[in-house]
Amino acid sequence: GDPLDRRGRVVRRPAPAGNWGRWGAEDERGALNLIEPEGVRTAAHEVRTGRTYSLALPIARGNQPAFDFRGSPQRLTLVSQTDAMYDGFEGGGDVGSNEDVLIIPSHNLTHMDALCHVQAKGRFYNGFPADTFRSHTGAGRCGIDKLGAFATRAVLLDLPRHFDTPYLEGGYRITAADLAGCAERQGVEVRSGDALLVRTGYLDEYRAIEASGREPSFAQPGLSLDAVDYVRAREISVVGADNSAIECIPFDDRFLSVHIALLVESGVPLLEHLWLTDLAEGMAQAGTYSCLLCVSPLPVTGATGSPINPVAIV
Ligand code: UVW
Repeated sequence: GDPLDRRGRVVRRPAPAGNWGRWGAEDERGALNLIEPEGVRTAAHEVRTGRTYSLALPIARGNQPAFDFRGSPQRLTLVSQTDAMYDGFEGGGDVGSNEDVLIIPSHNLTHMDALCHVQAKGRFYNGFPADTFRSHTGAGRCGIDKLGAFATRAVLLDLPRHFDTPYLEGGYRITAADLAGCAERQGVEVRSGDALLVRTGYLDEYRAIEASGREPSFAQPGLSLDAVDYVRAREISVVGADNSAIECIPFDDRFLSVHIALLVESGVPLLEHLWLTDLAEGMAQAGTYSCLLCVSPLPVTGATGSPINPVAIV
């Protein structure tokens, strides 16, 4: 447990770096606190063409870019229009209804990581002890329900376009200089409270490999620890990417090092498996790399993450 001070109050151990304590000892929203109402009003002015892009992959059974242990999403039919139960209702003979049950692993396909998703040295974001997470009740602290829905200005950095390649190579470590160079080339300014969307081309490569019948590689391009400095220095509220874990695989330095730096130390939630290719094309045509982004995780009490269908409006 936590050490106590002389008055019996809990003393949280200091974070190695980052945002612990910045929004108060009880805060569970982390860098989403950087999204101010004024910033949301400004973000609404980012809408130029009025075109709307869903950043979600289809939720379907079958081969998906996900770690095997997470399994495949299941859409199970609960009631079908042909079921006999309708015969008992007046007028039920020629009326029927259909209903599903959805079983979706919360870290499969397009999803948002809650701040309780990863712990390091027994601590979640803001120093909450890892034993506040229990198998039966889930997260006592920093569950996805504590993050809530948000809207903010988002900047897309299209790295394959910047490097003139269809996709970055598996294992490529994206650096702060890569992000800064790409933003400069695209002529886009990154501001405090923005969502940062990083396109690596990984999902495009995954689709091409799947279509060819080859086995996708475990290695993925993604953020390195060096790129975390870029995120922190610009006060970014949330990071999203078109890969499985935001960070490069094999991991930089140690297992989940970028998750630890962003989720645990900085309280920056992560959006993963975003489909960014259509948005990138739309933005290139519109001549802008900033937009309004709306994200709403399911408010599942104590959950470690949630499927999302983020909406970008250019
Ligand atoms: C891990 O990378 C462990 O999880 P996620 O893909 O949800 O971030």
